Amino acid sequence: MLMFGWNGKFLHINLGKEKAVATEYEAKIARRFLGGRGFAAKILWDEIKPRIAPLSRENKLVFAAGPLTAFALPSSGKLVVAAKSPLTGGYGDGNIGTLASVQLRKAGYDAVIVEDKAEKPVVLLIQDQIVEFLDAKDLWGLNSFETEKKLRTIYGPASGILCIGQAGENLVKFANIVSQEGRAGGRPGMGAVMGSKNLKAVVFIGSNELSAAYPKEMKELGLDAYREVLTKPSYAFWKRQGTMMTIEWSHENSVLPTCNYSEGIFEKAEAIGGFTMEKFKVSNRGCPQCNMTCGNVIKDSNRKESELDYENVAMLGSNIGLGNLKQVAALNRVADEFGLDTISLGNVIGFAMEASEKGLIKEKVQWGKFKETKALIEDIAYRRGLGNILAEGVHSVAEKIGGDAHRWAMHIKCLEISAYDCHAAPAMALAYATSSIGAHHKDAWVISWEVKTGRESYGEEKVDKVIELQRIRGGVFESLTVCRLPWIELGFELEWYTKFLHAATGLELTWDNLNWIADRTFNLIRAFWIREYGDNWTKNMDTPPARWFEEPLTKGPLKGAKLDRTKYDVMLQKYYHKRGWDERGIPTKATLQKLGLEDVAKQLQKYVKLYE
Ligand code: PTT
Ligand code: SF4
Repeated sequence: MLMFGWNGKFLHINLGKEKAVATEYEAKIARRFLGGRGFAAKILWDEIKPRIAPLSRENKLVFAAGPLTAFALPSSGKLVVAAKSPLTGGYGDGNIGTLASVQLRKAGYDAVIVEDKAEKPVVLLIQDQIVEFLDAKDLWGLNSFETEKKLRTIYGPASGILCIGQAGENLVKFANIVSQEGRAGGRPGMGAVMGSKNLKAVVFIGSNELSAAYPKEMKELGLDAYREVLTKPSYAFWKRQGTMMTIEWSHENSVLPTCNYSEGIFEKAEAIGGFTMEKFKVSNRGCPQCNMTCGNVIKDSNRKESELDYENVAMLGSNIGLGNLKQVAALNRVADEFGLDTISLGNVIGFAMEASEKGLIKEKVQWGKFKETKALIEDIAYRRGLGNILAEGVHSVAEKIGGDAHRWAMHIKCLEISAYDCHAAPAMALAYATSSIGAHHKDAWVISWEVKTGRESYGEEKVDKVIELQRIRGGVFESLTVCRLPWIELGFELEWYTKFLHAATGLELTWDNLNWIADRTFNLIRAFWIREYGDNWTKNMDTPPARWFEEPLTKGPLKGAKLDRTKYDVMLQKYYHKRGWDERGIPTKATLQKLGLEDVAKQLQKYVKLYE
């Protein structure tokens, strides 16, 4: 099959049998799902049996790229990692900027699907059509930085390496996958899935050129686009601070999660903010193919390098009451080494601090204590003592404590909420609540728009904005698969992406066409969740924790603010209506049929009573 833009091949790898089979997939799969998240959702829906245990042999781990990944285009070095999540029990994925994305595509594939479990720890080497299963006994037990360094000395600086640290090996439910000493992804436990398969690392090496439908147009567009990025007025400041500029902004607007999301301002915000970071900064790092590299590297309190982003610093800073940036950086560094998602980590530690303060756990875990927190992180990675309990994620810890603890366990669908407090942000609360993987900001980062346009409203315009962003960000960018930050942060125009797609694939797709594809993937992922949860699925799955409704902010300009439950429920029902879902939040048969997902509707009928 001749395809342009896409390679047209998936590689299935069975670790137990040590077998690899490359298959051509139908062109209509590419046209219907584009790539990345779209491919991952389709593969996981089709290939894993419903209701399997996520850490069993039966789960599959997908590495998926899109039709723009790895072309010489701005910020095109991203990769989606996906599986059924051990943290949430639903669809889980994450996005990593890594050379592995480039090498996977150059090796001739669009997705690699890893199944079953290796008998002993292995490194998977994928070099074009050759696949090797290498003994990883010398790497098992090493952290992610040490692992990658060893592999890189063998396979060279251009190889694409993904690996897990000790957290993934020990099946911590929010272990993620690490690359290039500071790129990490797969929040809902993709690292644990990798560990459950005895897979320590994957090395990708490719030697093929990608084939574009219009190579000359592609080359010229790429050059123009890279130049265009440099002309954007916010480029210079972005290079200085990247996502770190958001700390001060969040504090000023009372959305900076502080002490387990009890407040939205932090008295030491400046000390952990972008301008403080600039004073310590030693270099910029970034993903491949990018000319707006945003990874800010500083030397931490142990004089080790640590790459900072907003979420890392808010969750391991203000949310646990720590106001010293070098110490925050040290916690971030160990999280990267162990391969622990910093968002879930800061969330679950903040929860433990509050539980300790309230006398609900016997261990003394205090706000803002650096050394003790560092030791606790180590205990989580090695599953020791309290760490072993926290390693299960905040929902599970709250269940164990019982009583009222769930009211301030800050998760939605068992995924710890990322770094925006929503006491006074109903649209952002809705975005978290309806995100494809649980409470993550990836799909609809609506907060900056909401702060500009008004916090109080629960109106239709907010529902529309959340859906619009879910389509563009969670749908199109995750499937193309390229970084969304040129568009969000610099205002690099969306029209570029339809031109890129045309040059790569030859297809004339409009943004309406792309949004339609995004809706198909979004609904398929929703169906995946429903198939898993069946009749246990209710609108409560799409509702934020009680704290935001019941415990108002006590400090700052928005003192007294909290969400209104009745208005939230009305907004949620409006959202369901616009999505074509029933009052429980389940896509109706008619909606799935419109999207060409008739088979999905048929399956849901088996798992949900009174399905229409
Ligand atoms: C993402 C989530 C984020 S979102 C951050 S910081 W951010 C945290 N980063 C972690 C980290 O670092 N180390 C660690 N051990 N855990 C971490 N967990 C957190 O993971 C990241 C950038 C950023 S920085 C963002 S917003 C954008 N995300 C994109 C996305 O999701 N899709 C896309 N098409 N483009 C994106 N561009 C930006 O990429 P998850 P990265 Mg990440 C160290 O992983 O699971 O998706 O959760 O990938 O390569 O590090 O780039 O203020
Ligand atoms: Fe990676 Fe940042 Fe560049 Fe996006 S802007 S590709 S996150 S370095």
